[in-house]
Amino acid sequence: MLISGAEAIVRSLKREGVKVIFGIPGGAVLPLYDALYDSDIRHILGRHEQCVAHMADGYARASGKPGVCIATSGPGATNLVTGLATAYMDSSPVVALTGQVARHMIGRDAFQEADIIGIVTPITKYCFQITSAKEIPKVFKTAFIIASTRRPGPVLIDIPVDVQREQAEIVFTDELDTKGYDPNPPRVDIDKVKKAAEVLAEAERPLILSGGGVISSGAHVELLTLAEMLSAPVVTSLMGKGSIPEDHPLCLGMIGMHGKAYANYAVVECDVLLAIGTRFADRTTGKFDEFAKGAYKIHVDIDLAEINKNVRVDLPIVGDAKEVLRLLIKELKKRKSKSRDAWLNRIKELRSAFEQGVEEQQTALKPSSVIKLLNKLLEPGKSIVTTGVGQNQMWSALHYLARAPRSFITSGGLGTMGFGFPAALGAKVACPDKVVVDIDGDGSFLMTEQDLATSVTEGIPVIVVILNNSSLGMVRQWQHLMYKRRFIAIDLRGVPDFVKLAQAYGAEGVRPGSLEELEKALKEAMKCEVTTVIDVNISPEERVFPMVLPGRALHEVLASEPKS
Ligand SMILES: Cc1ncc(C[n+]2csc(CCOP(=O)(O)OP(=O)(O)O)c2C)c(N)n1
Repeated sequence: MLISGAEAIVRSLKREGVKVIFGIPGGAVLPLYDALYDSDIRHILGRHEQCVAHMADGYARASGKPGVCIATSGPGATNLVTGLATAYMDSSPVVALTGQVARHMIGRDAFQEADIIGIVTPITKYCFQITSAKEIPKVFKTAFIIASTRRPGPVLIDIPVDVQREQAEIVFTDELDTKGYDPNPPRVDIDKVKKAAEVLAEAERPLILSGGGVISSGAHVELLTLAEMLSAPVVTSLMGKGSIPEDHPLCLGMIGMHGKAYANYAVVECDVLLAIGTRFADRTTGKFDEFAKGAYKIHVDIDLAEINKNVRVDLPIVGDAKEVLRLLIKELKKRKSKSRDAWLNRIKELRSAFEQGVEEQQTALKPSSVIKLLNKLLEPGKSIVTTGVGQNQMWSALHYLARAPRSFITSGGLGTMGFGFPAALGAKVACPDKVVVDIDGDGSFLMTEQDLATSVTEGIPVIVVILNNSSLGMVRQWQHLMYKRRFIAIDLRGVPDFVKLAQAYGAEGVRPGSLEELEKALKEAMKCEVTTVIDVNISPEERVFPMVLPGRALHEVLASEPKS
């Protein structure tokens, strides 16, 4: 039977189990939208293509399943770029569909033509341009496999409008077109695992660094088992937050530029470091050559390209985190580990020496007290926090206790302002029964706030807590610390009024004046059927500490504000 390319796309999406798509239509995707009209796939109309990409990304990070977005050719497609780069840097499985001008018009600077394949090649795991409707089933099957296997990442499929209209005899097979790509995880070298077990059992001061790869491979249970078996403390990267419950006694929290000072010192003092599913990002390691300098380093990663890229290691193990951890646990069961009492006592000492000084007055609206209140109100396993970028993100990373995997969603690699709110919408669509809170900055929220319209019209209620310092706070902090307080281009002047802005979209808006009022507002927002924007005014003088200045090593961490 003849069917159109557009119908074949919809059928292919259904074969992949796609239930929801985030998108914005335009001329070059109209045949596809017409086919969606007859399907039960839910389409969520965004207000900016950057947002639909972040929504698909938030959906993917919250659910572990690929998130799908659609944009038209030209400006629709180019508007996806930031969203795709964000997903790429954080290894998130997004499948983006773009319309393209008709095949015979490609290369003629046709209306709304952009070489989107050329543009996104460096920021996607793979991209396809379909040249005939018959290719559709195979390309879609392959795209979903590539996006979600091994190290996940975004895949773009560009579909000329005439291919969507083309009538063809289309066969739906499970055949793939992966060329040189093997979707199966690499075979683990068991001799290396045995060596790792030997070194870890003998270690006096072992430390585990857990990254986002532990979450994407679903290895959180194995991670905890291993840490408890070894009595080894665990530190995480920003992306690894939630890979171990952060209220567990062995969890020291995040390391890096704004990591906990004692967690950074644990890296400095450990004698064996087991890094799992982390790419040793510069924000995590500080100066590469100084990172865990005295330690024997074992690196488990699914992506061979990450081995010895930033930090040179002694023992690389290429493989899926869950599989390697299982093998490691098996090997360690055969061995007796050294006592770790002295090391754990040292960790206790470091913790108490650097534990964030004086507790804030309970009534003060300070970033840390706001986030600690969220720790109290949000139930583990039933809530998700997303963030903007800047101080708000680092305060969240420092103070928010992620107690379950996939419960902390942030733009780690690209540091994309504007990510938090649309990612929260995507996460809420993936997990409608969870409370989703976007902890945001005023600058970040302003970059994507128009999708309040999407949240209201599509019935996706989330809570936005704006830590509103009327400035581009993190830039201000850098100018304060590194540019002699020569403040330029950071003043947002308290505009707009976020309460009125929320109301203009049909959402709720509240401006609490105390921590008590905030608690009340949050409790009401959790019951509310529309999005609530909570505008929390904080001082622009608040700064994020600890901090390792750019280019410095972790042991140079400034635990608190330097005296000037
Ligand atoms: C899209 C984008 N543009 C610029 C930057 C550079 N940048 C990093 S943090 C920051 C300030 C963020 O301000 P705000 O969202 O208000 O958060 P705050 O730091 O005040 O919490 C800027 C401009 C960025 N990360 N992303």
